Amino acid sequence: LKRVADDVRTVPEEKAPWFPQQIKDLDRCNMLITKFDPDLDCDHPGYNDSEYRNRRAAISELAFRYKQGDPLPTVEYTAEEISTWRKVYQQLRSIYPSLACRQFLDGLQQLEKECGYGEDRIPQLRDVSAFLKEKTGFQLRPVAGLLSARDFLASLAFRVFQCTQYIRHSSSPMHSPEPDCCHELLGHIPMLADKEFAQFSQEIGLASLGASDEEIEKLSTLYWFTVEFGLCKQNGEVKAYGAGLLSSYGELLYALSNEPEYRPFNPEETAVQPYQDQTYQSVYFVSESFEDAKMKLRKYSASIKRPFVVRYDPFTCNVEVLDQP
Ligand code: NLE
Ligand code: FE2
Repeated sequence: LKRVADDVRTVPEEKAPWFPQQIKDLDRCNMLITKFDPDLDCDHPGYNDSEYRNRRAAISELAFRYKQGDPLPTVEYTAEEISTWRKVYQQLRSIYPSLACRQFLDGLQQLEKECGYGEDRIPQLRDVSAFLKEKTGFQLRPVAGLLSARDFLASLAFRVFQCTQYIRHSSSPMHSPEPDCCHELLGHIPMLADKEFAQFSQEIGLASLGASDEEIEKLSTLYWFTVEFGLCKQNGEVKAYGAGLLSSYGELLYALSNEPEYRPFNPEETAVQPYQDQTYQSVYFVSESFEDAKMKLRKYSASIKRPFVVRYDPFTCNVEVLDQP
């Protein structure tokens, strides 16, 4: 015979994984995924270029040393790095007007006017962070490479966007499988200058806090097919809003040609769609509008079950954890 107390003890405790509750806790959200590391991945275009690898290591060091609240490190880019940036900027800039969504074009125009964006210099995270802070309250934090989905999403809950600061290898300016400063500065930053997009990004972050591994996997797949590779209809035409497309000349053209498969965006289906991150996507999800993608993703995020609710306090920048009513 078992006593009631034993039964009670065998009930599995509902325990959520640790998550940051103060912006300072982001110093602990630094789990890197090393699969694209130029020191380890023999397919990386910089694998046989020791100068490139040393440069990457030096810039990574700035991110490893960074603590929340420190001034953002600045990098003095070399002539070769600036020339890579120039190629990327010129090529992409010429096709944005016809292929990028309106919100992106608005953001980029403001960055060109107010934040020194242009082909002649690589913008510094410090300046861009100050710009965003005024527009939408987002701020940047340097990161050494690809972060785990859990840590990356958690930072969004605090309106912190983790940015790499190195640049892609000069031999492949038109596409990179890993994030680099072209991807962050051209793909993500213009969208983060949009108030609604910023709000929506923070909501994904809040939904991820303390979520199960399975939910994180789904949420990061949704993030992949929307924030990174999303397409939307605008005035009857398909446009790009995903950062992975807007930072890759090669893939932006490909995604908006008639080669790839298009499917309507629907979070339940999209969340379980397998994907790869080595080369161009074979399927893209198209939303009826940019607003529609936002609303659907927001609804999905809100449906994630957790034994508690989280609330962001904008005065203290803390996340409050409350018992589920
Ligand atoms: N494919 C993108 C680019 O070339 O900029 C980077 C994607 C990072 C997820
Ligand atoms: Fe990205």
